[in-house]
Order: sequence, then C-alpha cells, then structure tokens
Amino acid sequence: MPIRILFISDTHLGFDLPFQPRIERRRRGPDFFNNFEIALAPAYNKEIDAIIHGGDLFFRSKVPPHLVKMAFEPLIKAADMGIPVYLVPGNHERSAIPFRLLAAHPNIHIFDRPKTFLLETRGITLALAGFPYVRLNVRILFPKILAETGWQNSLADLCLLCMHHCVEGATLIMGQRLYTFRDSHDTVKLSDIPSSFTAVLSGHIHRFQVLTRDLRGIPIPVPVFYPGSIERTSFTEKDEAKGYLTLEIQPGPGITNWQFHELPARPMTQLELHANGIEANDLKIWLKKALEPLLPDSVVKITIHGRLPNDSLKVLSAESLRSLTPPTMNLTVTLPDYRKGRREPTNVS
Ligand SMILES: [Mn+2]
Repeated sequence: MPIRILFISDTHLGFDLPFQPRIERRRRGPDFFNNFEIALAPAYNKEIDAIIHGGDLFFRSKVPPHLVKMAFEPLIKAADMGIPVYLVPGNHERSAIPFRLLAAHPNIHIFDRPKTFLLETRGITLALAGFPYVRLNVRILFPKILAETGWQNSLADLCLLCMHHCVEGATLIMGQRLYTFRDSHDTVKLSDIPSSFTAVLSGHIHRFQVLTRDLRGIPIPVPVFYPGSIERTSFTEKDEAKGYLTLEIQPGPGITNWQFHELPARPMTQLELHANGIEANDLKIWLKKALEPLLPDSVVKITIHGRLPNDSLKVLSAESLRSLTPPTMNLTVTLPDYRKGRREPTNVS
C-alpha cells in the first residue's frame, strides 16, 4: 500500500481579516479559512497518512495571537487524530510566529532549521527532508543547506524534499505575461537536486504546477510539485485554478498517483475607465452597466483615469458604491491620477 500525502501550501490565513474593521463589508478572510478546512477534509476522513504544509501559513510575518490560534486549530485537529503534520516556514514566517505552540504537539513537525523527519507507516519508512525559507541567495546555498538536513544519513525507503522556493523552470504570471524562473539568485538549480529524492514538494509560487522537464525540455528525475495558493491573493492569479494536492508514493515506482483538487475561488475582474471630467450621472450609469453582468461574488478592481468633478467623486464614496453592488461583491476603486493624501483611493463593499 502506498503512503498517501496531502500537500497544501500558501494558505495566507489572515488575508483581509481585520479583527476590528472600520467599515462593515464582505471580507475575503473567511474564504481562505473555508478553503483551508475543505482541503484538510481528507485528513479528517482518514483518507491520507500525512499532511505537509509548504509554507506561508499566514499572510504576513506579524500576526495577532487570536489569528495564530485560528490557523493552528485545523492542523492540531488532524494531529490529534494521529495524522502527522509537517510544516515548512515560508517567507511570511519568521521568528514572530510562535511555532513553539505547534511544535510541542508530538504529531506536528516543523522545519525550523534544516532537518529530516522519518515517517514510518504502511510498512514504509519515508524521510522528509526540509528547511525554512532562505532569504538570500538560495541558488548558491542550496547544496550546503540540503546537506545540513542530514537526509543522506537517514535509512529510509523514500525521500521527499520539502521547501518554499522557486526552482528552475517554475512559472508565474507577471503583468500579463508568463514569467519563467531561470538563473536568478532566488532560484534553485534543478541539477542540485539529488536524483535519489522521490519528489520535491514546494510552496512559494501561487500558481499550481508540476515540473517534469528542465529548461531545455529534457525530462528530470525528480518532479517538483507546487500546489499553489488555496485562494487568489492578487489579480495576477485571476485565471488560475486554486487547490491542493494529494500524492501516493511507494518504494520502487515512487509516485504512483497524484491529484490536484480544485477549491472554490472567488471570480476576479479588472475594469478600466478613462473618465476625465465625467458627469456624476454618466459615471453612475457606467458603473451599473459594468457591474451588472458580473457574478455577485466577484472581486472587482476598477481603475478610473482622469480628474473628476466633485459630484462624480461622491459617486465613488464607500456608501454610494455599496448601493451599486451586491453585498457579496468586493469592489475596489483606484484613482491613479490623484496623488495620495489629496484623495485616497476608495476601498469599499
Ligand atoms: Mn505565498
């Protein structure tokens, strides 16, 4: 029987979840927590043997204690059920997050420094080597840090590498284009990954992808899995499916099966209007027409170019915009031609 792994990453918990909101509007924070819970369901149903979190559990490095508790709870629930949890600290996770609270649990294992954990289950010994996010020059440091995990001394049938980094050939959308990581200082060289690993499981890149070839298109011995983020964290992710991965691994063949499980993600739309001098009524009509066809749970960003008469600016007040949108929609209006301080962009709905 293969070992079944649930691999989730970049949960960004705490994103748009103020505990003392200044204005009442739909927040995106609960969507992230919902998806976290949905993704962990196979663990709660005992359909998997271990959970690996690839980093960026939180949306930033400093988080309030209440959020820490909320984010740890689902992982502790699985660990309490006897499912081991392995966590890679990502770029958003530095000393400010009290991982000690988690690490005290006998079933929760944190790669707070280069380490190798052994998981013995289903008659298989699996080594999980990993290290926390390396801020500077991982390209040069990678071989040394990998050696520090001690993976070579582990007597295991299989070995996974868990990290939070870009690897040669990984892609993401930058602007309107697909960008490929090649030889920058923050990119791990494929040739530095020893072929005795079964797979690399990495967080950091929010776009789901599995790398099976190098930059020249030649098949690589160790596939690299990125589950991506569990919800869209920016408009560059608007066309990306969001989800998590399950993998089955076995000595000999290695990965015998893997699956990407899609999670619900909010639809995103970006609109632009060149509206120098537009009348308030015309602006209202334009907004109504633009917003009407959109799905009611859309996350919408409207960029309005030009200088507007005062009456038109009032149409863009939080209150006025709320009256134009369903309560389930998130709408942000930005006015790039207004300097900060003179008139702040309006964030509403
Ligand atoms: Mn991230």
